[in-house]
Amino acid sequence: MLKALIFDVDGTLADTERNGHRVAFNLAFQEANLNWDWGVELYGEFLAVTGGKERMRLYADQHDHDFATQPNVDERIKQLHASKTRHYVRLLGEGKIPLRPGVERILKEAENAGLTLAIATTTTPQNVSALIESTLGADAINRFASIGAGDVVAAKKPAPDIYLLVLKELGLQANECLAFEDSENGVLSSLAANLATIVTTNTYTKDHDFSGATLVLDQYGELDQSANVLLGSMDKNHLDIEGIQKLYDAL
Ligand code: XBP
Ligand code: MG
Repeated sequence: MLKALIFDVDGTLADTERNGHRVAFNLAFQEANLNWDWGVELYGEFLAVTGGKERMRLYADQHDHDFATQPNVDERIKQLHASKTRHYVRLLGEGKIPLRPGVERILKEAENAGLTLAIATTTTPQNVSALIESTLGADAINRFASIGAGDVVAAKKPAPDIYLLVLKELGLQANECLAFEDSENGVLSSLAANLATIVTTNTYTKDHDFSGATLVLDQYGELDQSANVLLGSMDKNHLDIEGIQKLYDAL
């Protein structure tokens, strides 16, 4: 029986990367007087690495030898990341990053159907709270029974660890849940945790390989805003809890 829906955050609940995380990284670089500048395209390439600290480390290794080889490089990256998180949380507080189409509705429909909601993400916990607060309201974070985020696991996505942690916290088996993702690394992670997965693509992930997913859409959509089905099938022009239940029953 379907008991819980587990959502990724970045790219799935909201399009946070291009105008959120990327901008916050660049502000942190400026603040630290680094001449690093992550343009839209370059950032897309570095999204292959999940986790902001890990992403900066790889960039430094490839583009800034002096930075990468300084003795206190770990500490510098930690400081840069703390600054990036401050900027990101502030940007979200300005309310400029909305939830993707259908997200708010699906969360509500799932709750009304008695399902548990949870989050499994690579991003820093403060980022999750800030996004949920700025889009769904001050106490909305409490609607999620388990929030697996950031450095609580040693191996970030594509490893299954964060999903396994959330399943453990929920006290549920993978076959009682569905995962919601937007990227190849995310799907590799959820599938490795044995979770059937529904994908919504975005501009950064539209060419990723989602061959193991149950359904791939370009958005959940709404009655007046049709979703395009990229893999699998769906009866309606948008995803709703009936459609989700039907997909689950057909597994
Ligand atoms: C999201 C990420 C995150 C954010 C940055 O991946 O890769 O690292 O880009 O967040 P997913 P932090 O959606 O697969 O979880 O800077 O807080 O790490
Ligand atoms: Mg994602």
